[in-house]
Amino acid sequence: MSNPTSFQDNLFHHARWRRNLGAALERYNTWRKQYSLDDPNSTNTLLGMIENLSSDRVTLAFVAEFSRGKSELINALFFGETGIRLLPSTAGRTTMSPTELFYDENEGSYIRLLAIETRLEETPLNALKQEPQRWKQINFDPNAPDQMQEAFKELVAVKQVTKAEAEQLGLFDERLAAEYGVENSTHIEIPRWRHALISFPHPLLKEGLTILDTPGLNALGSEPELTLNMLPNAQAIIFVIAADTGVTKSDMEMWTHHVNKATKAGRQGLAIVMNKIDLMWDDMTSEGNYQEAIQSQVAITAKTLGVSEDFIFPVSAKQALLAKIRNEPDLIQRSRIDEIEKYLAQDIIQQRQKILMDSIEKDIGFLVTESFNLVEHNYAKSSKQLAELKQLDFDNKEMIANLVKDTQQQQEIYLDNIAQFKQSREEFALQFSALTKALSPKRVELLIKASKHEISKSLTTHGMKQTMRKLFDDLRELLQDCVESTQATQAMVKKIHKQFHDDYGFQEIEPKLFKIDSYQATLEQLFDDGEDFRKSTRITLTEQSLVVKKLYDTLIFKAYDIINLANKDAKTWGRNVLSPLMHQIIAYKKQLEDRMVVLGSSIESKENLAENLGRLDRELNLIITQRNELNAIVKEIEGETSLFTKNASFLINDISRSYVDFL
Ligand SMILES: Nc1nc2c(ncn2[C@@H]2O[C@H](COP(=O)(O)OP(=O)(O)OP(=O)(O)O)[C@@H](O)[C@H]2O)c(=O)[nH]1
Ligand SMILES: [Mg+2]
Repeated sequence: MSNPTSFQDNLFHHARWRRNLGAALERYNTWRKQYSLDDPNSTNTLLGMIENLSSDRVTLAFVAEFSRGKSELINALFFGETGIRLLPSTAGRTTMSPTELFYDENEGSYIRLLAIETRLEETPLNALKQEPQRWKQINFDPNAPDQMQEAFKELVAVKQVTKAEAEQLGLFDERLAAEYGVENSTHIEIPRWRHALISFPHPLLKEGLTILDTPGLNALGSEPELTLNMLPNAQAIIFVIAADTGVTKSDMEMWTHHVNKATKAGRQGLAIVMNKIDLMWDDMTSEGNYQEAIQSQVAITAKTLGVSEDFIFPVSAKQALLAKIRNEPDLIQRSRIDEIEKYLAQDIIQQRQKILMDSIEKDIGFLVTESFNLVEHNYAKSSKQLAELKQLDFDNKEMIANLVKDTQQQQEIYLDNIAQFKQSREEFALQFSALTKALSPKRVELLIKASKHEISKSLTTHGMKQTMRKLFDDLRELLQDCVESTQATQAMVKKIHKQFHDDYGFQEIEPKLFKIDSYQATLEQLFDDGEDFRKSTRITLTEQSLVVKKLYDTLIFKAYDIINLANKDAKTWGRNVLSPLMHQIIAYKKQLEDRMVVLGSSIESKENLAENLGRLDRELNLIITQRNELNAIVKEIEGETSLFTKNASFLINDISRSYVDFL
């Protein structure tokens, strides 16, 4: 049995970190509710974030030409303790379908297999994953490795079909066939399954690890959904080459088209595993020579791929698996498996945490700032008013009567302004609905429908490309249309804020702005990725081939998702943007009412006056408690970082002190 690896330890640590963070966000949500500082939309945003944290997964995708040892490496890295070679790994082409390993706590242990013929359908793979009845399911006992190994044999299942059938499925190409020496056979061997999902209760999978094993032979080129959806969503790509061959021509093609592009943009982590170093053990006379040979192979590989040597990990997956099964620490060390384990544990998991923290800052940061501002503002105003009230000479009836009159007038002005605010809010709602209409799914659907029709009529790849370009231009224009209404909506929000700042000394809140350009950039990136795929795939793309069709379907679905997300984000923004101001208005209204109550009670009796002042004192104390609780919760959310408080001048170290000072 293998020792717990540092990857394992770090993944457990990461899971605990996620749970604690989620719990801190829960406490923040409760705090907002408890002090009536919540609103339905912010609550939704918070609950969504809590849900994301609890369901977050770290996905590692293994990508390489066939027979480089991807499956063996997965076995060695994660499943050594099962005591067997779990994923099939044999000479030549082995893994036939992309395989996802994870743990599904609702359904237990199973392998689900999707028939290859579903490639002919338009339904995206992601949608099919939601329909278990469409998959062949084999259940197994996770405590019976032999049974699991037997079930996993399905991953290498193939079937014989005619050339025409293979072609129809987009799995046959004359040029490729010639390259692999099968052009003369009447029947072609194709994978039986299009995709495999494996759920079993391994501790790492239970803690949120997902592993994606891909088949080497042109799977990326024939399944656009895998290339354009699943790979970009992985936390890191692990690219495998073999030490004895170095970077071959086909390794290089795969690297250029599928790995380098994605990881270069910094969107994903990367590790390059130089596998099979054991093949160099025999050839070398001494240990020193052998280490030198590996080092020089690493240097050449780094140069060929244009990356730093730090990303390259020489490993023997086969020996590592063997060593783990037999529990041989010396061999584990010689296999150098721990270097890659350490890298995945530290860099990749840390990077994941950073991504999660960034999204918390983006989505929750403004809520936290708003909460701090509100409490701070409320405290400043309430304590000032209470200090003033305490210093009044309540025996001076005439002055008190004048103050009552003043306050009544302020209340009237306030009510007028509220009426105006309501009107502005209605205008805002109108502007805002123009914005969301511009982004409406209906408009997008119409554009997409027209474009699909055009694509189906196009007789040349060039024609299809033009149609696709037009669709993306139309979608971009649709987003551009929104820029104007976004600007108008924002100007209105700023005007409303300014008015309350000028008239009542409300704290100037810089409203959070909604920006459309990032969606435009994502859309453009998608188009480029699609074009790259089209140019790179090794299957000749005849005008109406299945792969082209699938490529366009994938692009269209993704584009639709981008616009939908823009629509959803705009809605969330519009519904939330005025709430900090509303909360301030409510607080201001209460201050005027407090003042009236105190002044009124001073006319009635000294006892009433004392009681009301006492109540305001207690309420002020409550604001202090509220503030201290918020501070504590935010510190929990921040953890080691100072995400929210780094630029926060509003953090008072000892709020109760300043309160005591003026009493
Ligand atoms: N000598 C040696 N052989 C290895 C090592 N790792 C894997 N192999 C062998 O290489 C062959 C291919 O390994 P796989 O794990 O099936 O490779 P793969 O990249 O998953 O290949 P596909 O599934 O076809 O894409 C098998 O015969 C393995 O035993 C290693 O570290 N050293
Ligand atoms: Mg494999």
